[in-house]
Amino acid sequence: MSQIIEVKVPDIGDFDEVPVIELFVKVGDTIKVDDAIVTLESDKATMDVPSTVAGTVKEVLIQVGSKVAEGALLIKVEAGAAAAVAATPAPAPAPAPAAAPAAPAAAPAPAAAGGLVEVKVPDIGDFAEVPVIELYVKVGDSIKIDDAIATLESDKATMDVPSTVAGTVKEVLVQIGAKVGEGTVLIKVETGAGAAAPAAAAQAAAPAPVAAPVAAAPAPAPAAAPAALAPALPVGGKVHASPSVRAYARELGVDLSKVAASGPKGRIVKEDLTKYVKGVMSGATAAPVAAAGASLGGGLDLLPWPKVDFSKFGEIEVKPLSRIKKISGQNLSRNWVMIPAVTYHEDADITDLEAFRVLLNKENEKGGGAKLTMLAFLMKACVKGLQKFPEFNASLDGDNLVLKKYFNIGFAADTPNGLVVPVVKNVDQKSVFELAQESGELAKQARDGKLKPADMSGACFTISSLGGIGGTYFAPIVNAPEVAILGVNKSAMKPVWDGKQFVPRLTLPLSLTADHRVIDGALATRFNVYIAQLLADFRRVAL
Ligand code: CAO
Repeated sequence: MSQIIEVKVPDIGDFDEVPVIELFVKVGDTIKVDDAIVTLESDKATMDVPSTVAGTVKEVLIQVGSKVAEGALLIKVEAGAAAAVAATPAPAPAPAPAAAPAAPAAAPAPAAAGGLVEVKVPDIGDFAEVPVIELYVKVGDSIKIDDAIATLESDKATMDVPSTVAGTVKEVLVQIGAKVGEGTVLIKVETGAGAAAPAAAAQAAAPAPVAAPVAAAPAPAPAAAPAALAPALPVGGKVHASPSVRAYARELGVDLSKVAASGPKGRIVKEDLTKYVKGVMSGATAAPVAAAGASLGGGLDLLPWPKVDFSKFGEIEVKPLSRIKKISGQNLSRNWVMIPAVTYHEDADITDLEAFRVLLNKENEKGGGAKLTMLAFLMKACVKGLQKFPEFNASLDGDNLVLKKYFNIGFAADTPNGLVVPVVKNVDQKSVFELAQESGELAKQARDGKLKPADMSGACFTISSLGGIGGTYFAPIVNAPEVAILGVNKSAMKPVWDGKQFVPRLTLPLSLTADHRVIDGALATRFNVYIAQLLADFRRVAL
């Protein structure tokens, strides 16, 4: 006959509220005696709680983030006839008497004169020969009380041994792989004048690591109901890492399940974490983000970039990206991902403006002046728009909006090497002729690769004009830290209803993308409508 058996948290020492940091089972799983059910983590140790029964998991009563104590009910298991035998409380080693402050086995033993203090392995429970799997100090290091010296690993727990003194490491008496037990001297530390009397503080501050909880205690009622806290880590594959590595990962916001382990038995060591973070920073590794739904972090859970051997499918040629493309690509990616941008479209009737521009250019031809471009008119109109709607002439700085009182306009210029954005300064103080001339010169310098950094900095707002090429509408990417960008495509004759009839009007498609954190849709549309009004009757710019 099968029976339902409860598996509870055994004696874990003097810890009342220990969080569950990993959960290895789910309803329906078949488990064996000694299979890890959860990992608990105290300040100084991570502990696997093994199952005391074999059978099928029927209920899981905790989740990642739950805080538990001795006696807390973890799972209910349906034990088969054969397996039920194993469900009796395991006879195995006595529950580890967590040394905690009450048993300060790690108390510093002044072993040598002149302030040289030995730091020993404290009471780690019934474990005689525990290997050192990580060592954090070397001769010459300055250490503080509670700094981790080494990580020890038993069958079921990893434990950091904290220093009980502050000072300079003079001798390291163990190495990785050494087997140690209670009382083994790990290091000798020369304590300074200020750190020479560590004992009292150290005894209080250095609870010995909790040894592995072994067999579940005979079943009293659950001591602690599982608290439903937000999951902190995804449920799933087991991650092997010492408490200090886990703490370091938490500090960096790294999900350890994504880190490749190089330590013994698949253990993640500090170097693995460092390597992973370096990989992410350099772009070689996908960002450290948790799976959607498994984390409240709201990460993107990006997959690594697909690696495809294209030559398998046909002939290829590999051409490195230009420097400009690489730099602009990084900026565009950041802006695309980080700005909640919305694009708003509007049509401007530029029939009269275009006629005016053509007329002026004809007059100009005779005098040999600069060609008036639509871009120059657009710049002037945009400055008027920025003056009327100051939020467009702004940048976000944390929770502040920086409103600019100057009016510099950038314009996207297509060059053989990629996209650059030269900036015309103080557009409000320049005539349309001056703007046409200056933007023309800057565009030429851009194509010749002669722009200086100053020519490309200080923009308040950008215009991206594809009008000379074509297109109807598009969605330009905001050029951070600006908050909006105006895209322009090719003007075309369109039938427009004037109230009585359709009339042909030259229509310019406008595409305004705005950062929604600063500019709401209503404001964006007002801006667009205003620009269209100015272009429809350019006399308004003078008002
Ligand atoms: N509608 C119709 N025709 C237009 C137009 C518009 N909106 N804008 C310009 N034109 C026409 C002009 O009338 C001119 O025609 P003519 O040669 O017959 O006189 C021709 O296009 C060239 O115009 P222009 O000399 O005024 O130059 P421009 O404003 O088109 O371009 C510049 C200047 C620097 C904006 C352009 O060279 C450029 O690089 N554009 C691309 C910008 C870009 O890549 N944006 C995308 C960024 S996001 O990837």
